[in-house]
Amino acid sequence: VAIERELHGLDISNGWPQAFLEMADLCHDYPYRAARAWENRARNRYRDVSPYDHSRVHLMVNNDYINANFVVVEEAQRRYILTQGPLPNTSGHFWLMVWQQNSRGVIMLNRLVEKETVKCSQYWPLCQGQVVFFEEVGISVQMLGEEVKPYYEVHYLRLENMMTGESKAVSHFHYTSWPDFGVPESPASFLAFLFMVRESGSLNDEQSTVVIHCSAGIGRSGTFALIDSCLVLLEKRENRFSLNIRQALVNLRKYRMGLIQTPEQLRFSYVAIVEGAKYLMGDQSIRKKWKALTQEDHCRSYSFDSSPPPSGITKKYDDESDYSDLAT
Ligand code: PTR
Ligand code: PTR
Ligand code: PTR
Repeated sequence: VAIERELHGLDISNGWPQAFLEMADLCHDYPYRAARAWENRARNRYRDVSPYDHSRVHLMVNNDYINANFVVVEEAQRRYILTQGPLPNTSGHFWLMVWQQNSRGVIMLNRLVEKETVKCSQYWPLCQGQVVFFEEVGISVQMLGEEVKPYYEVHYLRLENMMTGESKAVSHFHYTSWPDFGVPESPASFLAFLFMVRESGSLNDEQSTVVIHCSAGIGRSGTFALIDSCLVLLEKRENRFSLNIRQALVNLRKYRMGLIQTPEQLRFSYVAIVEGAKYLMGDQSIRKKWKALTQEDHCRSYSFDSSPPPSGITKKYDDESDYSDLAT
């Protein structure tokens, strides 16, 4: 209720740009020397988005650098890895990180091409049965099956350590409808996606850390982490009025720079937290409303238990030319 009031107040006073700036003013910078090292230049997608040294993820190999941070919300018992969209030369590092951190889920919030620019490499296999080999790290990735919805896709993957033959299951949750600029139109499809990911168990598994990325791994990934962690805090706290969303964002920004990039993304976080909280506080019918809003029922789907899905359901991509860097 307090959050809803703050949201309306900022809407009426046009206060979002100011609120965003005030939040940013409360944030500090930390050193990011590894990112600036000569040998790591080519491992960064954007020269102005670097992982702080104190929270960066170390690969357990000779050059341990990857543009990724642990982002921790102790009180919510949440721990995320936020990272940039893999580059052709860092896709192997990305899977090595997923393997070494035991991740069961990868959450992708961008599309490969946005505004006619390549924002991320095609780092996972395109169709069912396909295997991609990342020789330099000794890991192969196979797609066992997929689920295609209007606004998201889930790809069920199997990683294999090519040396030992050991394998691990990883779900790849791809939210495909975050618009090129800004925020989803309504929180319905986003929340349906978030709760689907939550139900998979990838976000609260104690033995593993979920990996979240977009293109830079700060704007949309930061929005996801803020909404998810604030919804956990709302559920946990006795006094719900004590939740300060902007302070929660300042805390997240201690781990990775620039989380949430625009006043609109900040406003969207408030809207999604308010709407998500209604569901968590017991309004179960709201989930049906989201479903209807996002037309989930009009689209093919199947339930995926332990067995791979039936064949013939894989999706074809239109433009093959964007995937030329896919190793086979
Ligand atoms: N695609 C990157 C970019 O142009 O931003 C490539 C790049 C990355 C270029 C880092 C230079 C980089 O490092 P520095 O800022 O040290 O030149
Ligand atoms: N300086 C960036 C730009 O205008 O391109 C800022 C920015 C970029 C902000 C991307 C948000 C972004 O997310 P999206 O790709 O969803 O628009
Ligand atoms: N230098 C880039 C820019 O400002 O456009 C960095 C950047 C790119 C920042 C994308 C944020 C971006 O959005 P997201 O983190 O959601 O991919």
